[in-house]
Amino acid sequence: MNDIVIIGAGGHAKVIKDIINDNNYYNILGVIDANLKKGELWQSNIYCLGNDLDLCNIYKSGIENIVIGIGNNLALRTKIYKNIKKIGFNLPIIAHKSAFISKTSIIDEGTVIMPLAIINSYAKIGKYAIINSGAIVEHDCNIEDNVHIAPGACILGGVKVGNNTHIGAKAVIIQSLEIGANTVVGAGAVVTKNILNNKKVMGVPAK
Ligand code: JB3
Repeated sequence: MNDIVIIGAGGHAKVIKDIINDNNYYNILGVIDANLKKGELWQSNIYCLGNDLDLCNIYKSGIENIVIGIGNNLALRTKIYKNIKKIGFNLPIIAHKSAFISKTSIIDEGTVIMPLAIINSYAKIGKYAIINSGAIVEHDCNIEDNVHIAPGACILGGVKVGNNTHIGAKAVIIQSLEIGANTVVGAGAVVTKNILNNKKVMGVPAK
């Protein structure tokens, strides 16, 4: 079994840990965290390997696979992504076995797909995105890098979502719309019109 390291030790990392263990494909070597001490126990038999400054040595010791396990800070996720790519790590796609992922979809490195998510025909998902528990990404969607589709959100067919955008839990995006980059769609919102970059919208219909 290949080894993998998780960056972060909070709620998102716990879900990723369970997915990896459930899939039984990677062996979790440890976590890298800013607030745990090296050698400190995190969760059952998984220890902290150090902080971000230790990543170079971990890579040099022969560990190639890593997953970003921090979910709610999109800017920090990008900083970490750039750092681990520079070092040379491989970022596999981590997808729970209960997720439906169409064979015609295209998913880029470092993306995590949580239990019961659906990614339908010809959808495209960028780098280190999060398709959270039970979220639906319908056919022909184009979800760019570092987008977080929160639990239960439903993105109908042919929608484009720009880089670093957060789609809140249970939000609905009507088909064929374009949601800009660096935008936040509130939980439960129903988006019926295109949304520009750098916006925050909420409500039904979303404003
Ligand atoms: O709602 C759901 C289903 N998931 C949420 C997820 C998307 O976001 C979840 O409920 C949480 O609210 C949030 O989870 P996340 O991102 O794991 O946040 P938190 O539980 O606060 O844990 C963040 C972890 O990142 C902590 O262990 C911090 O110590 C660690 N951390 C913070 N800054 C860092 C850094 N770790 C490293 N390696 N480097 C940092 O710069």
